[in-house]
Amino acid sequence: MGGVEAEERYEVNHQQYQHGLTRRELLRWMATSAGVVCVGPLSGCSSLWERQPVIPVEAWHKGVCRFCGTGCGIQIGVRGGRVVDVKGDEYAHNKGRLCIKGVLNRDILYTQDRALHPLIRRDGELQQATWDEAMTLIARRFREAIDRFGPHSVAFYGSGQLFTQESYTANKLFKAGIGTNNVEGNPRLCMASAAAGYVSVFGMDEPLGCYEDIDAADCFFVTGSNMAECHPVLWERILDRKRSQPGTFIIVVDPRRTMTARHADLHLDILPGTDVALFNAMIYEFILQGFVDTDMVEHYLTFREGTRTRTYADLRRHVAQYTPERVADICGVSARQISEAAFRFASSKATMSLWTMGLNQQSQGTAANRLVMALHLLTGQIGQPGATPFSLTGQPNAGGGVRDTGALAHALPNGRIVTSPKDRHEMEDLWGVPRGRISAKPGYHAVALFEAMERGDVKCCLVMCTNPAQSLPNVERHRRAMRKAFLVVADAFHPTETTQLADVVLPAALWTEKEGVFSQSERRYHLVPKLVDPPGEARSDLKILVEMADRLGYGALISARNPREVWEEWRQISAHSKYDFSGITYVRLQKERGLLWPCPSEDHPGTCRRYVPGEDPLARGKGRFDFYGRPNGRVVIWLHEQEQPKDPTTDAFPLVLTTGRVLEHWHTMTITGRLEALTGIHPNFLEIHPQDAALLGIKEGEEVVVRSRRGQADFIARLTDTIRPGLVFATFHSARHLVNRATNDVYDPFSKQPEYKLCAVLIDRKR
Ligand SMILES: Nc1nc2c(c(=O)[nH]1)N[C@H]1C(S)=C(S)[C@@H](COP(=O)(O)OP(=O)(O)OC[C@H]3O[C@@H](n4cnc5c(=O)[nH]c(N)nc54)[C@H](O)[C@@H]3O)O[C@H]1N2
Ligand SMILES: Nc1nc2c(c(=O)[nH]1)N[C@H]1C(S)=C(S)[C@@H](COP(=O)(O)OP(=O)(O)OC[C@H]3O[C@@H](n4cnc5c(=O)[nH]c(N)nc54)[C@H](O)[C@@H]3O)O[C@H]1N2
Ligand code: SF4
Ligand SMILES: [Mo]
Repeated sequence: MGGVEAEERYEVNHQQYQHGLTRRELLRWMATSAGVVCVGPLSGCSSLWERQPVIPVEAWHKGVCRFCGTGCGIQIGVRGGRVVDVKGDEYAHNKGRLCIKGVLNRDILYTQDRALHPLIRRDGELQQATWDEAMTLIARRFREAIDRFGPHSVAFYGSGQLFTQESYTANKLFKAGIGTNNVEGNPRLCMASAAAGYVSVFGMDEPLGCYEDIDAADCFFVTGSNMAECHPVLWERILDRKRSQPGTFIIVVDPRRTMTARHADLHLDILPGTDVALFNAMIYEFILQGFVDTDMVEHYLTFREGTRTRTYADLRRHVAQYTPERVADICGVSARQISEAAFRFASSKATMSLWTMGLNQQSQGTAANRLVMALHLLTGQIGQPGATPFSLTGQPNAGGGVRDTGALAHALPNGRIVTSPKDRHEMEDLWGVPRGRISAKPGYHAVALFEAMERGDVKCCLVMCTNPAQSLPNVERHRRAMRKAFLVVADAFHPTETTQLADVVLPAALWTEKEGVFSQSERRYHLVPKLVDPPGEARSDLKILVEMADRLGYGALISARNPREVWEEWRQISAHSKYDFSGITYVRLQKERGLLWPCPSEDHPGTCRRYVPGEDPLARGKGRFDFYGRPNGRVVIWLHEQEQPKDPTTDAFPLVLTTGRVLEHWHTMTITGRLEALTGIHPNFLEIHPQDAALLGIKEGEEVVVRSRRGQADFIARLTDTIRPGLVFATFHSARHLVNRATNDVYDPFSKQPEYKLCAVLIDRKR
């Protein structure tokens, strides 16, 4: 049975379960009873949980939510070898709150379709096999490819949902063992533009501020982020701030009137992909209204355009053409709204920007990131409580697990890059491998990796904890590539869209069936303990990687073999960098509710605000800042032009499609799609403005087909004026209503992150 059929089966079950409730009815039902553990836009939805019979708990253990990059602390109740209850951890940053996904953490372990045994494809069918058979086959195929076609013929495609120990080990095995930089993963689809933004502006990755900044900010600039659905507990903290300080001003920039935008004091519903113009116009207004911080310009900033050095005077000339009046036409909002956004941003005591995929998933994603950082740097809205640019990390461990460990094709640990001989040599020495072992050639970034599989250049790929056959853009093309390669997929569930294409499926242990470290948006490293045994023959991803290393002959290199050993190795490596968290010992992780790096010694409490002398242990001097990631201590303001859309609308494709998420479901729904509690919530809809629907003769609830230059998918029309005319929206949650058949795999030239947030489409009634 395939993923799509599985979805159909659940839908049937679900109808019975939810007594036919619509989503709105379900939300209302959940909202009617008060509760404290569960918040979000559906405040009080804990009733859903509390109404279920809860088995008495033997022991509570502290842990972290499995889902988003908010990284809520939770208490996990265990009895008789099973997780029987969860509740928000009152002593963690979320103060006991959880959103609906957090509340459902218990249930994810005990749904149908857990992958229980290794499977090997024989005569075209996936058949049960032993671990020994599966690992023997994998080792043979990888070894043959490496010996015949060289190390670059194999690859690892991982995930921001793996534990740090797992991503670190995979990275070390492939880069320092096998000798290829073909180590990629879904963070490329997610946080690459933010990482490229931070590195090119500050010289180092990861946000500067922390969640406490929310409690001190007077203005929130939420752009390209639907926090109310995607980071609900953090969003609730913003609403707390607004409740306690009613003057707090919330600006939301989003082409849709999302649950987040409904709370905004100012909502700019810009046309997708026009953020660069908007930010340039805000800079224009800062200059005009006299909000530029001259001390910043004199002492801490430098200016650049492409490879050329620029000056502040050049910036003024550059933005002169981005008048609010002109940009109003580009963005489809009013000039007054733009001026007000700039005024509120710059004049508030402390402004905090928060952003996610609305900026990152654009072909100008890096430019948009650089500019939102520039808004803060030019106005001096930085480094004070509440004043900071702050990208929200999507997955529970895209930051610590993948960005910090350098488990991407161009990267090495702690900000090093494979093209730098110095960086390679440092890592070769730290890893104890001969000079020259780490390849100087960057590996394939995500889209290029699947293209290389299509060409036959990459012969074998280990996919771990991600479902690319659903989540990649222009996905049919990349599915063909996956069919061609020898594909090994480690997943906790089967079937998924990707396990169905696999030659070998490895059953993986899930959250709390294995131990490891996650890191959330504010650079907090925290531990998820192993509390129960995995079902069937499932194993942790770390164990799979260690065994693969042994079988390929790299057992001596991968000498750290359990979560604690790997962590101890990794934290000590960090001491040789400016991403120093060597003070976060395993014992501290076990005791404390996470720690924020930098944390260079065992008695250091962790750092809230980076680059600020007196707060950041690595910052020196007495100035306002020490931007120690940059050689001259000056950070970079980048000059960027707004570009034309890469997939323009025409008469044949007159509408723009944008894609995203809903509160209750997680990504490709391999987990949340199997939860009984969510069976009434089908993300099968296409949001379309009533005006467009009328022109096309489409009615509410009718089946429609979305066609792009690449492919098509079916949806159910949902008419709503929360979306702009000319724009339609679908989620990528459903394998059956697979929007990624239509999305575009064009990517940002710097970050290589694909442009999921806009492509041209035609909508038809389904005939
Ligand atoms: N419930 C839930 N929460 C999640 C996840 C999930 O699957 N489900 N996934 C997690 C992950 S990995 C991630 S990356 C985050 C994503 O979190 P978000 O980025 O908040 O979520 P999205 O829905 O992908 O996109 C956010 C918004 O961007 C807007 N947008 C589209 N185009 C543009 C544009 O050109 N400019 C601007 N300014 N906005 C635009 C969309 O209308 C959408 O409302 O969520 C995390 N949290
Ligand atoms: N159209 C469109 N597409 C998008 C996006 C978008 O906004 N629009 N967003 C992109 C973004 S930001 C992201 S992050 C990606 C997410 O895309 P994916 O990573 O492909 O989505 P997930 O459903 O999170 O896949 C995780 C897989 O790991 C499995 N799993 C869970 N826990 C474990 C474990 O511990 N070990 C192992 N081995 N397996 C496990 C799950 O069953 C699931 O199959 O999607 C991208 N795709
Ligand atoms: S906000 Fe994110 S981390 Fe917190 S409970 Fe919800 S899904 Fe989990
Ligand atoms: Mo993501």
